[in-house]
Amino acid sequence: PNFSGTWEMKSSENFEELLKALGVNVMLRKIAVKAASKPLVEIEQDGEKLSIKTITTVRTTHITFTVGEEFNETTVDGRACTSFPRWETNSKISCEQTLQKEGPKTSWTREITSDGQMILTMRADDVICTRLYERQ
Ligand code: R12
Repeated sequence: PNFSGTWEMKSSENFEELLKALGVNVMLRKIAVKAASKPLVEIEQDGEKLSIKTITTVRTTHITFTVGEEFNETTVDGRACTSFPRWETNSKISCEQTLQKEGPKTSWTREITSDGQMILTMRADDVICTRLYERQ
């Protein structure tokens, strides 16, 4: 499967709990939860190469990487980390993150389901946030 497309979020679980586990204070959490309830995600995939742009009113991120190669990004709360994306299955990318400073253990996965939806998970220690996306 191919991740390319413009994606809209349909549901989200545990996003605020994830931010809490990352140590984000309540004021920023409320702002982030609201903004992150209506994201737009633009993905371009060419084989092993992906470009993922995640747009919200308060924060827009753009990562580009090749599956199997380390790259630098930031965690969802903006901490610098080194990431290592790999294929967990032929439709799921699993990405371990190593924070450049001390902090919780973080990672994300992105998967295309058999019915063409995308599931994003983000983890901080034992908290997992799950977000379901559909193509626009
Ligand atoms: C912080 C500052 C900001 C945010 C946080 C801490 C906001 C982060 C947002 C993240 C959205 C993520 C999405 C992920 C996805 C949309 C809004 C948490 C701005 O210190 O679904 O791919 C300054």
